[in-house]
Amino acid sequence: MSKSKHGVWRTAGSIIALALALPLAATSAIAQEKSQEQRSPSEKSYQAGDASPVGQAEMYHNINPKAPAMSKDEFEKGKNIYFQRCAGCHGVLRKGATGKALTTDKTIPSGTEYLKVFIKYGSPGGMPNWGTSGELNDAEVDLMARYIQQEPPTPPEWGMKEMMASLKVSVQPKDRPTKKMNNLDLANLFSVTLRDSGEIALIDGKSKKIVKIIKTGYAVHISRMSQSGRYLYVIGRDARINLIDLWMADPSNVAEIKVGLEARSVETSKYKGYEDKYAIAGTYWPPQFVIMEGDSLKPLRIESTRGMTVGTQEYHPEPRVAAIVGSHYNPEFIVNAKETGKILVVNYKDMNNLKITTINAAQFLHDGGMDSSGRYFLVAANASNKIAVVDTKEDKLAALIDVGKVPHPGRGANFVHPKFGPVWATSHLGDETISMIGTDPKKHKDQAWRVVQTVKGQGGGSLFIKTHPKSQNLWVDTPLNPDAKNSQSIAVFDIKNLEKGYEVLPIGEWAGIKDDGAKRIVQPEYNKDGDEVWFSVWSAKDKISALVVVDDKTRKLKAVIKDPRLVTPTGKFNVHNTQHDVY
Ligand code: DHE
Repeated sequence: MSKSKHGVWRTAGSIIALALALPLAATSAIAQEKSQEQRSPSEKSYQAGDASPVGQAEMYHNINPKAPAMSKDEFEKGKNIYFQRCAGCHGVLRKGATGKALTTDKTIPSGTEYLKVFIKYGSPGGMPNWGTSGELNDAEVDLMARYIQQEPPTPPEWGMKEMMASLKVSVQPKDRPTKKMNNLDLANLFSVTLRDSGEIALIDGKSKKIVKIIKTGYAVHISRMSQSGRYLYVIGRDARINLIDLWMADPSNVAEIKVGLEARSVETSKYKGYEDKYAIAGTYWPPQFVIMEGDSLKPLRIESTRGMTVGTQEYHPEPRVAAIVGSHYNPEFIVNAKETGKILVVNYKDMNNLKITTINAAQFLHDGGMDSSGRYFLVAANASNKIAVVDTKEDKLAALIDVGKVPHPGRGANFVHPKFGPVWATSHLGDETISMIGTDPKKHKDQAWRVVQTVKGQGGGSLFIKTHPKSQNLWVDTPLNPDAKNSQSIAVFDIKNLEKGYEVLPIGEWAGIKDDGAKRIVQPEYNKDGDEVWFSVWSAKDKISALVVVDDKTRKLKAVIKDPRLVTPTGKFNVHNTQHDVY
């Protein structure tokens, strides 16, 4: 399996074939791992993630006398490779996440030769074949086998002092406009992630023209809106948050902060009376979240997520913060701690006496969204193959539901099923199914919190599913499917006739790009009126990418947005839909 999303995807079959040729030591190790469910190559690569920005930090390193010898230079090289290739699955401190724990109590007894075989050939349990795939040469495999027997270096903490030192308020709240100063149709503006250039593009929904490109954090990830629709928050993987004021004559950055060394999520307070008041960001490292002033990003309160896991109740030193949503029912944020499997409901009414309700869900919480009423939050515990449902009115777990293999909903899709009433749907990274879950415990009690229907899409490797209250279409992407035919197209179902199967639209072809880029079709997003769907045609940094707009009613091509400035577009966030949780 390749680390790069744009590289060649190896088949599970090739890993199994290699395993058959392994020496004895490795095959017994593989036998131990066989009990783990096999993951698809695309899924493994996706979860391995990107080069972690944590690797750039100065770290504290403890020497273990039992570990094999390593020079300082070798250690530095091993550290870089580890943070580029391994940390996403095995964790910064190697305590294990979706990959196994690689702490020295395990690696030193295994020994260098054993570890080398594992690193070189991989395993059916999910370990990529780094050596035989050509990603690491024999010398690097040897280096990594010795590196993981050293004590893991610890990246620094990032507390109030570091956050305050990074805070830049370039336009003070008092110096900002008191009303909208531009002619933009803000409700139909899109913030588009330009992942590898560390920028976002603001694009006008009607004219499809780029209004502005704004510099943001490294490997920029998502955008979220303040409740009023004025402020746009953008977070990069380097944990840098940019606050953009859309009311300015020329919408620009007004504040910026670095809330840690690595992050994925940002959100704002949505509850009545607290509109635009607070922002919150969760970090992968250090494992914590921070509540900030909404208009200045001044950090107010930092809370750690370190603690015990659900189930076996073991201490985990780095539970990364995944999705965060702002409750509409209470002055609360719903914070998902990935490795502990705990959902923290953080009441921000009294910042000095912060009340946090801990809901036990399941491990590896990742992404999710609200049901159509805005009362229930549904989140994927991805490697547990479950969806957890939180009642944000009562602050209780409403259900834990088994779905397909590795659910990955984005924020999911809400629609009224012709037979079962209101449902929320997720697609999956690990299989081709789409699970629909009943979400109306009042009028459809028998269907509530059950998978009421499962249909099959184009294949595994799906990341996002989308519809709109005004639409009868359900769109399912498959950007990580190993077959280009699937990754370069989209499947669309008719909500009134889901059994009929799906139509495939060749979005990649419609983009009219002539080069050999990957052209992965990723993340459908609606315009404000719900009559257009936007798709990213995502290729590597040095290839041409585009956005393709489809007419929702006719399912015909409406526009192609191509511009040399559109470098690796991925997520798209329509202001109105993001502001009001419409999906
Ligand atoms: Fe994401 C949402 C984490 C890779 C595009 N991604 C999320 C969320 C998390 C997350 C926790 C939910 C945030 C929230 O709602 O508060 N993403 C991760 C990873 O850890 C992972 C697997 C690996 C990594 O190293 O980052 C990862 N993500 C990707 C990509 O490769 C994607 C496809 C392209 C890109 O731009 O990086 C990608 N992630 C997205 C998008 C969303 C997202 C577009 C928001 C979807 C939405 O509709 O709200």
